[in-house]
Amino acid sequence: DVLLKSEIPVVPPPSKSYVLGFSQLGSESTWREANTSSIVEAAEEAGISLMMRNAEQSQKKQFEAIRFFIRNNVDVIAIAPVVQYGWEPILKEVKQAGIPVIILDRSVNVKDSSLYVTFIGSDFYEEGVKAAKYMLDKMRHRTGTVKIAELQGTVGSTPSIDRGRGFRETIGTAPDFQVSLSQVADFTVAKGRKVMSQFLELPREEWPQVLFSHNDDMAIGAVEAIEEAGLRPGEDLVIISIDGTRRAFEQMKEGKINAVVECNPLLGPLLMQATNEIMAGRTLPKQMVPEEDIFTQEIASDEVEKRKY
Ligand code: GZL
Repeated sequence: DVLLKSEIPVVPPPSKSYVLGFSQLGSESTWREANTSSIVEAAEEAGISLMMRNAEQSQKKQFEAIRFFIRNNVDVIAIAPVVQYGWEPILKEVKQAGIPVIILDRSVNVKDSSLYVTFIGSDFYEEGVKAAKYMLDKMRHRTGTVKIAELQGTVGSTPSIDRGRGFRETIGTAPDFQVSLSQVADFTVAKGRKVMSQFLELPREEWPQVLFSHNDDMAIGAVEAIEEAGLRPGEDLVIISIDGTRRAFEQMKEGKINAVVECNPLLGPLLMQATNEIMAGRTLPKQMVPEEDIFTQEIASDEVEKRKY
């Protein structure tokens, strides 16, 4: 009694058993696009229904999205918070609705950590430390004071606050290094270019020897401004950035960026795993940190083709 092919029952794909409401903060950078794609693909893979809203950098729109998820009685709510303050009230509303919360990518400043189940994201302070350690080593033969320009990400966001803190606290002990210029450029290529060109409109003696950028997109914008000013990025100005996007690896290959600290955006699989664990009633660690490394221009050529984002 051999089963004919037509008689073999076709197992239907898993039903979209759980509904995950995800409040994404925006689409400001290459990193963010990769983060969103990773989450959409991982939800598809996991058979989880994804209800995603893009807040375009507005915390108010994130609150509206979260209230929409509550009204739709989703199983789990995930939030990538644009800034880290002001989250207590809305998280209390979610708790009253009995919906578990996962904080993703950036973190929230709340006294009551029972307002969310787990935080899935990087250790931004450590990323700032890695950037500073690379810079101290790269500039160790320089005589005199080394002036550093800093391009800051979104004001109030965990990556910007903690990367800046990690960097400053690491160079703090070195007398010859000072962050002489520092300005917000919101993680975007356009603002990175604009702020860097303003830095280079200053008198020559105020020009920095190092650029520390809180993300690759601002560094990529700054490279264009540095070239427009007739300087050689990566030579006249040592550039250290954070994210590890393929675009930054390509600039490292051309010698225009000197080092990039990795910040992994591919958090989709971890988010779906956490969602399934919560729905299965299992407890989770309070923080889940992805693996990350630092890459220098010397090895960029070997790595660039391997970059997934
Ligand atoms: C870091 C993430 C930051 C990236 C930027 O986890 O929140 O936001 O470093 C992105 O590229 O815009």
